Amino acid sequence: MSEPPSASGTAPRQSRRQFMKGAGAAAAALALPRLVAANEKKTRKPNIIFIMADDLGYAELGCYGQRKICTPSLDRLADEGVRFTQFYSGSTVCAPSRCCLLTGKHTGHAHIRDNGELPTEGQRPLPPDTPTIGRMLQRAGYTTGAIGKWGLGGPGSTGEPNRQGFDHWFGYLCQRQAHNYYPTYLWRNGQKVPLDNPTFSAHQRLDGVPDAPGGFDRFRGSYYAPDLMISEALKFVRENQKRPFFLYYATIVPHLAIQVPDDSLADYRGKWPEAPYLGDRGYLPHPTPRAGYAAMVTRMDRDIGRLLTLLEELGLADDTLIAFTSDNGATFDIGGYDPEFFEGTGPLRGHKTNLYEGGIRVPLIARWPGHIRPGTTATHVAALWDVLPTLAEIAGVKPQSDTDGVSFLPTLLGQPEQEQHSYLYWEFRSGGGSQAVRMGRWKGLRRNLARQHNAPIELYDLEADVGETKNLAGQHPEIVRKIARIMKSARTESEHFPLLPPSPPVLSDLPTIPKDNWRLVRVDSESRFNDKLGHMAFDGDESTHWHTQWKGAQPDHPHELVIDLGRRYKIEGFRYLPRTDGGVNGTIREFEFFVGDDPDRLGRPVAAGSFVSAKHEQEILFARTAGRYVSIRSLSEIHGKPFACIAELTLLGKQVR
Ligand SMILES: [Ca+2]
Ligand SMILES: [Ca+2]
Repeated sequence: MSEPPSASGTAPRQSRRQFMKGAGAAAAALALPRLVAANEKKTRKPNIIFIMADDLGYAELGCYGQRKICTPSLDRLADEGVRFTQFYSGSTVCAPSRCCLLTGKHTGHAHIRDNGELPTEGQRPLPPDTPTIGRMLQRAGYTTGAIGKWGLGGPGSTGEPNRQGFDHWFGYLCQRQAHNYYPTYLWRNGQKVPLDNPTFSAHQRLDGVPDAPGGFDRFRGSYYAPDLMISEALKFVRENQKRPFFLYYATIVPHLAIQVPDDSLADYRGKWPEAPYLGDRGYLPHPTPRAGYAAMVTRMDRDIGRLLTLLEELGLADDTLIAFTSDNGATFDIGGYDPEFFEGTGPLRGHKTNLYEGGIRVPLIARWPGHIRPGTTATHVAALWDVLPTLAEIAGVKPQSDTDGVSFLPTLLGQPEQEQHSYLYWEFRSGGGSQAVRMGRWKGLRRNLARQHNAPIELYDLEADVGETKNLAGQHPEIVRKIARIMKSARTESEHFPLLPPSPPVLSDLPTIPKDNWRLVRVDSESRFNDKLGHMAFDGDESTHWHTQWKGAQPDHPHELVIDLGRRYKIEGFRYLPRTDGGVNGTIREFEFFVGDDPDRLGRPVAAGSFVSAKHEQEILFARTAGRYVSIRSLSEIHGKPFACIAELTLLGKQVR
């Protein structure tokens, strides 16, 4: 995919602020005198519709080179507007990207820097009174609506959309629930909207014969969430047509699971050779996953087409800036998605969950008749946190607080006076911890920070090597040093999402209890098919671990492991070592610990608390208690999943004499 040059992308940095000092309309008039003349009479601020897809890759739209999936409405939007070729998401996963959009801050400053799963419904919430795009546009006189997937706070939390600057809200508050397109309820403005869909988990395998009647049909229902969302969006536009409105439309498409109604599937059924997906790599089974995935994207495109048609019907098309992007790059080979078949990241390396270009470079299309010149391409380097200052400028307000963004309004208007970022910055603590910097043509990236706090920086020249294939770090030490300084200075530490795991704590020097005579009394669940059995939680081998069952049925917390120590001990603490392999699933968060003489009646816990996600031992001390039996009970997992695991449990204490 070549990157056509454009005036905006190559413009030198200059005093744009000075240039913009006059009225915004006057500045626009300089660029597009004929087109703007018709609008000068109008004092009304433009409506803004910001559409964000979920996990849609850089090359998954026809106008970005996709050959298999049809997206006529978005291709038309690009024909009638501008298409950015160097636009970046806020993060490589859902929640932080959304936080960057709404607050105008990158992940070195954002409050939410990773998917912070809470054990109940929802993710870690935005704090009260966060200066969001919604609040800002309310102040500018807009009616604001958010429809789709939220991910920045569950029901009753400070993060709820109605508490964060949105007059109207409809959709999934919780990202995990959005894994199922047939939910049993959604939320509208704090009210639960029940939906008569069957209840089923969004992660399961197909039991039995794939083509048995009812096999795949179990994973559908009567109410398809994206259909409800577009209806709600059309209604919102109709109801607010008389005033300036802002609609943040965060569709859940094409995030897995693959689920799509038959009328859309019919467009693709039988088009490509393919095998049924039976659910062995997460999410839900599908009989024709390639056709299913493509159909989901095309149905989303059809919905956006309906929105465009409505704008025309209401005579609002010329008064509305409509933009489309994605919250992160395409996903990888899970849930029936076929990355090699769709080539959803085009020439880019990487995918969702990492900071190579494929994880963060996404489409951005914007149409604003009379302001944005149709059929243009912009190579200006911008990111999701630039949207807030851009919309501030369009709405004629100042952002309420500092942002990391730079308005790209000049690029939209086709003006050459576009201020450039001196750099873009990302950090992501999951997957081993990584940081990335885009600086001019250069991209610096380092990975595995959890294992190596000073991990080496990889350096790529994106102008010559957009696929990040040649690490040039050795040839440009001065650029690498500069990027290393940015990786330090571009960020502040986050309380909830520390980039580096805490150093291993100093452990007490209390004596440890030998494990020679320990015996498993009972465990409520163990993963037999891959040998992660209960006794491995205390076999003295840090490389083996107990894990609860996760194939097929996945029993939920609490999980309990009861051990007979062979004789009585005075116990005053224990150490928990989660699994030491590459994974973290099953790392216990909230626990209770019991000591006693009757394995069936261990009474009240002697200790309770929570662990962090780490690969080292975590020590818990408590008042000395005598007993022959101990039990550890897992109440939740670090990512809110139903699993638990222990690589080694060590007890601190002495034999009772
Ligand atoms: Ca996403
Ligand atoms: Ca072990």
